[in-house]
Amino acid sequence: MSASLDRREFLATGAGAIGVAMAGSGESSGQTSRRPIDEPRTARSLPPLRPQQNRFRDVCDLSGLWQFQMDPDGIGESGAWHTALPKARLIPVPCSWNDLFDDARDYLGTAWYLTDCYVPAGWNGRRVCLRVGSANYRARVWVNGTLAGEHDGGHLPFAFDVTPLVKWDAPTRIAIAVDNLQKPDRVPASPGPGGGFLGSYPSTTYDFFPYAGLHRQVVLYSLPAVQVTGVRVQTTLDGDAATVTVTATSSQATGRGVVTIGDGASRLQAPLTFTSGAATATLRLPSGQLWSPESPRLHDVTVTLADGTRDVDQYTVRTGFRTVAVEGDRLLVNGSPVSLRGFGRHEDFPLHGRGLDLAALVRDFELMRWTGANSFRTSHYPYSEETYDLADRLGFLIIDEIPAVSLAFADGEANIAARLEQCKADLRELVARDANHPSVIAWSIANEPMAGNPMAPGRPDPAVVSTGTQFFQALVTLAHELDATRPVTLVGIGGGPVEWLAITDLVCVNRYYGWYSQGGQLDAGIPLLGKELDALHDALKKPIVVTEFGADTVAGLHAQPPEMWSEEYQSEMLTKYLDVAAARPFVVGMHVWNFADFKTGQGIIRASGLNQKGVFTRDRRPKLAAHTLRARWAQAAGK
Ligand code: GCB
Repeated sequence: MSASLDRREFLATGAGAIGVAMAGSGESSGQTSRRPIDEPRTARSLPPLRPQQNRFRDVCDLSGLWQFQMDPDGIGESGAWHTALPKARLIPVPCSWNDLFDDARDYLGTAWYLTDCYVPAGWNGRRVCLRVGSANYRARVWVNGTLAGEHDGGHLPFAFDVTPLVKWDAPTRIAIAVDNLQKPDRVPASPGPGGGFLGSYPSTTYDFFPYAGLHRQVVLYSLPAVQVTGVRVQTTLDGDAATVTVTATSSQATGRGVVTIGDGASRLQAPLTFTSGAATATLRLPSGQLWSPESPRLHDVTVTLADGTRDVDQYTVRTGFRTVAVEGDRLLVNGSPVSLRGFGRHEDFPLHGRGLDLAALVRDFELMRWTGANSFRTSHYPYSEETYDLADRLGFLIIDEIPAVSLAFADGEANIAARLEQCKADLRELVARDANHPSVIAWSIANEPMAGNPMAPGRPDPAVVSTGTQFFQALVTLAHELDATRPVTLVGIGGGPVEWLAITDLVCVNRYYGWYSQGGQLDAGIPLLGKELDALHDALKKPIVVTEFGADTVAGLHAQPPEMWSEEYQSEMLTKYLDVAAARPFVVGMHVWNFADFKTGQGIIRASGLNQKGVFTRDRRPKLAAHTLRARWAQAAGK
């Protein structure tokens, strides 16, 4: 597809001057990291249900100031830093470490977190678990000096049963070693010998800052002896009528329970009979109860376990009932075609970095609504659980992505196999965490995987394409097994193999005609976009979402006629892309890159260490393009 060589053409213009992002054979280059905590990969179990408070369960949030110490020489474990840190500073949890301390900004390695807390006395006799919402990238967790467990992968929660490890008559000491070293068997992988994303520092295979730390809450929570261990809610439509199937799992093989939807007079209820630890109930929903972007109705689905005479546990999922499907050229929600208007985003804000910032999150939703957007992609990793809660409530549609950004296939079978295992683990954990969110309408298994060096002329090596096809087929198959109710997608780079797009249900592509190629010449670039989309549609016969398009824009820079980097150029480019899409009914979504400017490594194409393709600045002030989108999308949003 010659029309799609935008990124390659751009890279070719800088041949020799810039490195290329390739998952690498070697160690990270030019970074301040040293020895990671390097233990063998351990088997992981599925994440348990998100903790909640009710009459059987309790949660104790450990957010606050923790002790913190970086460990560039890898001496923490032999020095028993899990019992005491020799030279600790205080750090907030949740937060990235990078923007807080000058010597921590570019640090890629192990850092130790330590806190003391009393486990609530009333929990004595119950199961006590420790949950980490997100530790980027690898975490090892000690409780009162004993290793409780470890986890790989930066953006998904994990938990350990720590009942035997906690103290009841003294504070319990929790230590977490977080290691953000870049390695070839991690996802995303370390850069190869050629360097990282366009030569940026710190060197990464991707175009965003390698923020690290405990990015979401760490909590202790209590569970009753017999518990609900999983709840999955699925909806099917039969004309106007909806059927809701609730599958619950229990820690006990047999037993009884009940599932209720809603409360008061309109409450629906069905019995649950557990065999082999699982039970299913089917409930008919009265009309008018479905969730949709226009009418995001939420319901509480509560599973209660009983031991014959009394209730022993309860778990409530707040969810919405809707269907999603790809049919022919259309993306359907509740059987009606939807058109995605929105953004690729990042979890990124000054000082907090990638750390949970609920104020920024609420504001981002407010601003997305202001533009008339109805959707976004969690580029390029799973976001905080609160993001999905807000999306459910406000009627946003989400393409939910695992952290498989810039995968490559040139560094040997062992690394590729290790990355596939990590992607599978991420996918399992993502689906387990997010499957009950009505806002999630698709699983994305990768962003811009590469079939070779984008600077090399000619088509990618067929053997590499075939390795990638097998890799992604394995992920598509797994995603379908884990969740048969949502389409699976992969987000393709310009010039990437069509074979990889062909194995997905929904075609997603990132395109930058008029920026990385045909820069300054929108009239030359835009027709190529239309031509390529038509060719892709002819070849694949599937709906297409353009998941990225945009131009770096310096807020306050103006030019007439529009010039690259000016607000006018960005505004005109977005308008023209939206026009191309509007003329093609098979284009079912347009996601502008990016919602807001975001931090990157330092490099020659990222002035002030920012990707400036945001339609809002990093502190969320609108550029001209934000007003342009609002004018364009407000009508569709019914404003
Ligand atoms: C892309 C990547 C995204 C980059 C963007 C850009 O295709 O998916 O991570 O930030 O291009 O601005 O170059």
